Amino acid sequence: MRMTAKMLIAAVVLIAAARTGAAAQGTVSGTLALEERPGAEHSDLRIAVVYLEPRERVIPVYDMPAMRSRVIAMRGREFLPHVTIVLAGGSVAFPNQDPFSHNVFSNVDLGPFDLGLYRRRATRSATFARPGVYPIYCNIHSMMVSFVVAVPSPWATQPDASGHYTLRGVPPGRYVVHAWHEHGAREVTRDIVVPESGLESLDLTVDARTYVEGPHLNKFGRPYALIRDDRY
Ligand SMILES: [Cu+2]
Repeated sequence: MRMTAKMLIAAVVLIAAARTGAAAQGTVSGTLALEERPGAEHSDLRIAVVYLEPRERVIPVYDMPAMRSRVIAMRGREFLPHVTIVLAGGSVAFPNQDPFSHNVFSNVDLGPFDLGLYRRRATRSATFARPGVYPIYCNIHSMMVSFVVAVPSPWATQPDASGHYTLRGVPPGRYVVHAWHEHGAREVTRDIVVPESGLESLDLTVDARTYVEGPHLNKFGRPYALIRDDRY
């Protein structure tokens, strides 16, 4: 007998439900800190991302739809929000809410894309197939910057202003914890084992000492032309 898609989904849900009942779901928490140059202006910790990459097959199917489809608005020559978490394989819609055209592109090796130029009220979407960080820009307005962090599991979050973060419903097992902040020289990763009781005080430090604010390149890999910012 061939398994239909509906049957397959039902089976996966049943397996997930059985696992939920069988295993305790722990909470993983701690504090993310940013190591910055002495005297540097403190960065916003709330735009950091902490997520778990399972080393075993423990991904549940519940609580995922919301993470598969996100929205980043273009409003007032800004991408809102500045940082967005999406489940790898999911998509992000970019509605243009300004009375002029915007472009959306990323040149990241992970999965470059260019949604072209489009007008007010139009929406185009991009899919983020591979886990990782995608810097997103507009080819017209160089100040428009956003980051999509595509994650391989639903255990992903952003810290509060003091850096504290909490990941709930984590099944026991082996994981790699990832901590990312746009000012960090690199993503921080650490192998961890989550016991049934969960894990507390998993403190992570991202090195931002070499961060220098500077311009990025346009979609052609060249500096942005000097144009009046209100031209469009
Ligand atoms: Cu723009």
